[in-house]
Amino acid sequence: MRSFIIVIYSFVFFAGCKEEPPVNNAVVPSNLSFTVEESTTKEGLVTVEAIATNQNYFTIIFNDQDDSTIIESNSGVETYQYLQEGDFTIRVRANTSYTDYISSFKTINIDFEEPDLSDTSGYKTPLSYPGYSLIWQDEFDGTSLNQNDWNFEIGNGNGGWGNNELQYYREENTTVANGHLTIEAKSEIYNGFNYTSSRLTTQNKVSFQYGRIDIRAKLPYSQGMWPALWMLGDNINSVGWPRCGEIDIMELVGGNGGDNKVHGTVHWDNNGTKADYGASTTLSSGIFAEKFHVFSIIWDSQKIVWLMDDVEYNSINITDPNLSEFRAKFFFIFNVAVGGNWPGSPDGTTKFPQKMIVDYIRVFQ
Ligand SMILES: [Ca+2]
Repeated sequence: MRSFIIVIYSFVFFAGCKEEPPVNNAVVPSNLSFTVEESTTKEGLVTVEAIATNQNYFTIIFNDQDDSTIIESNSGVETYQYLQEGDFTIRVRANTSYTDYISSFKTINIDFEEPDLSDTSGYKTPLSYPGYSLIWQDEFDGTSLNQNDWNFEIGNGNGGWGNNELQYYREENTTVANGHLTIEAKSEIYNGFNYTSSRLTTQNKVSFQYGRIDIRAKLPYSQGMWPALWMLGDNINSVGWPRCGEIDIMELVGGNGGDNKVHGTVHWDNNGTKADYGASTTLSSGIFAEKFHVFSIIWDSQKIVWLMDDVEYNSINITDPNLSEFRAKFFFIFNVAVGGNWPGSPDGTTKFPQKMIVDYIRVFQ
């Protein structure tokens, strides 16, 4: 569970204007106090809540690097988003007029806390299930990606893979070691792009119709990260997307409170229109970067059921003739996108590099 550290130093001033005392005898407010609270879901988002006696309004000044944001506030409650770590001064004035006020400030420390990424514990699933046979697996036990089963997709696709994604996919961002496949999203300039990552598929090499699929993984986090473990229909090159069907076993949209939530979705063609059906599930504590979790689908000719750590959170009946896409063979895609239409771009709160670490993928039928 991430927590925030705020160190607060507090000073109170009683002031009119020190150098030039006000010539009128206006009553200056008194009893100014304020709190600064940092959001537990959005790093760097702070809320100031000020109270005073006899004020007409508050002036709240957020110092940030070389800039200040000055907000006049009747309620005394205002928010501000810090995008960098550091010590920052927040100054609050309780005003009766522009020149008559008392002032107080606090210095806060903004620290974007990193989850413990070294933890390899977490949920595990078995190597066998009653009534099923294990028909394909990759435990990532070697020292390189098995390219008999997997392909690298290179570049930024067409229009950022149709989503205005910001990364350039390279082989270099994938490693296999210590029983894990790791896809690393980096902030680095390459071929005119600001980020690099990897995208792997089993297209034309490994595909399945139906079965139970288990993928054990630890996920990246923070604003702009968009990791996905998903599938496309084998016939994509002949019928196109979304006619081929898309099964998203797991997607996560990083930052903004999304680091503890995964989505399971299908996309298909409904008489010429793209159709979607999905749901999400949220961890009761912590984020998906901290421990391994298992993302599964159980798929047969009747339905697709999505599970996270063996708990069902979404299902769709695929017997409707309009859902025939999902009664055919699909291949796998693992990728970590950076930016794009769904997550939005990385910002100053984003930590690079980011990793999606996959322990295994297993297919049972
Ligand atoms: Ca493994």
